Amino acid sequence: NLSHLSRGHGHADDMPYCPKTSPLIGGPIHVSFPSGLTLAQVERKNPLVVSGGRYRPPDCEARHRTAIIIPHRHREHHLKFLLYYLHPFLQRQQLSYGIYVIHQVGNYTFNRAKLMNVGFREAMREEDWDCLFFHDVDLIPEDDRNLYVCDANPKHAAIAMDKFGYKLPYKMYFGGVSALSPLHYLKMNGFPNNYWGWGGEDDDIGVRVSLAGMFISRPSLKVGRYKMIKHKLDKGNDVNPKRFNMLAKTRQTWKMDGMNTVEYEVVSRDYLPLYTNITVNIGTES
Ligand code: BGN
Repeated sequence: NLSHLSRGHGHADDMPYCPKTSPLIGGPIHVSFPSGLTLAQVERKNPLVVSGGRYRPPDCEARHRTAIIIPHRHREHHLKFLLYYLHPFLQRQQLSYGIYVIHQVGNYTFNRAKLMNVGFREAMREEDWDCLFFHDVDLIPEDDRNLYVCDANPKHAAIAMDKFGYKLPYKMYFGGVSALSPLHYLKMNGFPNNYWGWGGEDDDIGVRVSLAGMFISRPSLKVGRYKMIKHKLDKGNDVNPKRFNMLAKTRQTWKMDGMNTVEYEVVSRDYLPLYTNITVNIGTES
């Protein structure tokens, strides 16, 4: 009888599945930004998180495996608060999860959507995730019932942000936080690679969802609430003046630009205590 032997992370083979609804989730979360918070404190509060920012529930087999993909550059302060809230939030949902920070190297204009494509490929290379959350670094979920699992259709999770008065700014909005299964992602050829600078890429992604024959699913306004960490305009992320023209052509371009054409070079991959950091050279606008 080998049942005493355990596989990775000290898990027994015959663990029961976690309950369909986690008994650990509550309701609204009070979000504030404690001054003086350090990453070391966040680590101490999350003793079960292992190298690379991975976690599995200790006494049941998770029903869902979710990767969080966070595009990032020069926002260490935001990242710290996000990790402070996100780790316990995901653990209360009894998910098996991993957090990936995709860091654009250099000072060339930021490209959020291309970093998401990198995150998708690099995360799927490591593990058979069944859901990917594409997550802005400055958005903190404010309700435990906002489940970080995928729906039958691509899900737009950040539907009620404080900066938009806790409602959708416009019907087709798809920005902030969205959740897609690997099949959803590949069906729409991932995200566009050529939106450099601020704006429009999220609208393009929303259009791709429908061009690929899918719908946008959303949680309720009560649950899909997020607080944005206030910040000044970033250096190296100017408003993209080409976004209107590009958006008008998504129907012609989506199959020719996306996961099937993404090119980049991983500069380093670090398994840090609270997240996997992937520093990547995504080149410049052609
Ligand atoms: C929209 C931007 C989005 C942004 C939201 C919310 C564009 C494309 C031209 C219509 N879209 O206007 O990218 O997330 O505002 O700030 O700029």
